[in-house]
Amino acid sequence: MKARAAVAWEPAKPLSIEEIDVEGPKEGEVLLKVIASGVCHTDAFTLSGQDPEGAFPCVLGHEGGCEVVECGPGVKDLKPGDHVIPLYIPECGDCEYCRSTKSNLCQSIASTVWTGYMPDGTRRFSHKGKPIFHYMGCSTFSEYTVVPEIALAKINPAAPLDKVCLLGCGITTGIGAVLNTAKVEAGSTVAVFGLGGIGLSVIQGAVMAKAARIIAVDLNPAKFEMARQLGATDCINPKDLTGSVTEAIVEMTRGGVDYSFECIGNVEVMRQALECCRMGWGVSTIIGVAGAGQEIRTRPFQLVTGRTWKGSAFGGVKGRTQLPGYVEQYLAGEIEVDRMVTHTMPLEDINRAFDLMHSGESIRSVILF
Ligand code: NAD
Ligand code: AHE
Ligand code: ZN
Ligand code: ZN
Repeated sequence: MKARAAVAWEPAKPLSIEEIDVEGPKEGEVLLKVIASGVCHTDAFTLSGQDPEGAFPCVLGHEGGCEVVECGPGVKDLKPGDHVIPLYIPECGDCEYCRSTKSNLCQSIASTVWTGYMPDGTRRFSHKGKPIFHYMGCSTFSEYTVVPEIALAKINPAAPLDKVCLLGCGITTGIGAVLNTAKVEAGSTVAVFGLGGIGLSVIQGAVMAKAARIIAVDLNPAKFEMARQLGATDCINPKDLTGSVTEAIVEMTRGGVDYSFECIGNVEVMRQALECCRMGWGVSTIIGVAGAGQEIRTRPFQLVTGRTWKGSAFGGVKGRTQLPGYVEQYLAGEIEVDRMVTHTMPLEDINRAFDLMHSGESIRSVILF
């Protein structure tokens, strides 16, 4: 079939709206109509050319709210009309990661998901006969996309897809990093570096965990109002400080925070986030994604004296079993999504969503198909 899609032909160039060809679903695959898609900083990261796994040309997008159109042979639990959220980390239920409660990193199709192919090693997208890569197994910047059933969370059809699409990455990642990865306890002090869709969702998670103090850090003071509304108790702009942000947080908390989260993708800030943690038990969780060749550094003494460095992918959430519950929590008013959608636009204006992200004007833009 034909579909309108935003194609990334090459790194660091605007997306181009094209009519592409989408092949029907094969064994275990599902054809989806994308109703809405959020734009995450990771899409911009890959488009920038800094992602060592970025393959071009591709159809980006991984925060989708979708409807099932057609099921390929062997699809067991989905039917046309079902509402689903695509998962960049699938849940096969069978691999050693799915069988473990310690990780959500299902490896059943990882080698193809992260290289731009479907699990059988082929692609479903093309333009004038030229094949186009998939992205993170989702490619939601297309009217129609094809995703394996094991990478689809079936959700309550009462949930508005133009909002809960954000649970496909940003919001779930932030909340999950607090609750599943760091496991923040009631009464804790927390520092959040970067107040985009991820950092603001970390704040939500910290409130859910009943943290006593939530220190929000961003270079853009326009982000502080929403941070406070969501539960930040203190906001710091490093530009306003004479000393380092690490020193400021250590001083404010008389020794450092119990938990910190890096939600930017900046390796220097990752170091600050670790070093503002309290000695003895402070835990710093990296969520931000850094470019090819970037490495984190600290003095080993920071770890010797009891700080822990962790990382979190999709908030440690097992998508098929746990994401439908996040949607229910949204419907019950327990998770804030609506206020994160600061802009909506048609696919034709998708490059504006990237501009708004880079200028710091948006939290999340949602593309409406
Ligand atoms: P965003 O662009 O919406 O927000 C980033 C924020 O960081 C902005 O508010 C910006 O002003 C702030 N910032 C930039 N440099 C800063 C600095 N030096 N000090 C303080 N603040 C600074 O991005 P987002 O969509 O929230 O994503 C954040 C990061 O998380 C990205 O690296 C993204 O790729 C990554 N991410 C990771 C996962 C995961 O599963 N690990 C999931 C989603 C996104
Ligand atoms: N391709 C990048 C890594 C990107 C990355 O870490 N992705 C996160 C999700 S970001 C969503 O916005 C993730 O879940 N990764 C799990 C995995 O197995 O890659 C690089 O640096 O190579
Ligand atoms: Zn994302
Ligand atoms: Zn698995």
